[in-house]
Amino acid sequence: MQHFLPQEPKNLLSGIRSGDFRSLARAITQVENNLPGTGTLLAALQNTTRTNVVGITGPPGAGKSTLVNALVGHWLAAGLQIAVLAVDPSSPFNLGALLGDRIRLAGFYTHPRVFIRSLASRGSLGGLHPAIMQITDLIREAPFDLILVETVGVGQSEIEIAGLADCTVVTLVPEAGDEVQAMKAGLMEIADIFVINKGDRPEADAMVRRIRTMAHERARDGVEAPVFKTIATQNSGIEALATAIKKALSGKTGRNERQELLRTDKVLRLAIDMLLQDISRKDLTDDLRQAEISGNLNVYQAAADLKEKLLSRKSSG
Ligand SMILES: Nc1nc2c(ncn2[C@@H]2O[C@H](COP(=O)(O)OP(=O)(O)O)[C@@H](O)[C@H]2O)c(=O)[nH]1
Ligand SMILES: [Mg+2]
Repeated sequence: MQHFLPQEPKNLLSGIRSGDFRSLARAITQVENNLPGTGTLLAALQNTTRTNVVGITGPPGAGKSTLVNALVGHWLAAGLQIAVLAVDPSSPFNLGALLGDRIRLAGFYTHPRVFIRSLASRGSLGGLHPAIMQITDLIREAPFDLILVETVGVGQSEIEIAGLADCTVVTLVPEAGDEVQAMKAGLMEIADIFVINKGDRPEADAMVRRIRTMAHERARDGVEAPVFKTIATQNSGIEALATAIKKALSGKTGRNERQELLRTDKVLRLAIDMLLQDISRKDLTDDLRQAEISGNLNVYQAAADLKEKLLSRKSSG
């Protein structure tokens, strides 16, 4: 009896591959908390399917969850099997929003073709959970037709979501004028599709025109991101958006250069994480403080010492 031990990766993975949501949920919990066996589990992924990932990003309150809800409804009606990964900032002030997401998506909670999972962002600055890539790869192992990832578009997370998603939908609201200026650099770069949600507001059409102009100015290789107006709460504009997402996905044949570079980064970062896995930040902080007090702190020397320590640990262990 091994009720309390992590399941054999082989069993868990065959469960995931056969579409068993409980196996997938359990595996995600394991990876989310980096429980023992996580490395073995991830190393056993086959990643044979290249299930498309659609990123839905944008400022808090733009209507991303409502939009996801509407899109899921649309694709369910078309017979697809969908996974939704919602990443919410872990701030206690956002607990309401988190609960809101759960309740809003609650209609689908028991639907046999929808898998929904919320992740806390763990306060990582960019707003993404540190293991989001790994968790997405886990979901890719399951037989879904599409994976939707909802993230709050702040700071670094924009770049991360663009690396993760095959199609990035940037969601804005009509009155986000100043915000757009501020986020222009980040959000404009990564958008494959823009959505002006809350199209029931009077300024919506003006905003659509503004973003169209911006998208036109920033066109990449003559391709400019289309701009759609939606009213997510009324299911309005959803079909056109879903069609555009499908088109954007079909236009991406194989990996592009950006995705290859991001994959290289991913392997480097994972290797570094593995190497540093059991280095205590706290101990290092204490050591550095101690060195500072005794007047011989040199961060370059400290880094060189740490490297030596890691190397010797490797060869002796
Ligand atoms: N008027 C209007 N309100 C909307 C629309 N879409 C979403 N909302 C509301 O905006 C609020 C935030 O939506 P939510 O989906 O949680 O935003 P998120 O933080 O981006 O996920 C909720 O109260 C929604 O009901 C829309 O098209 N029109
Ligand atoms: Mg949300």
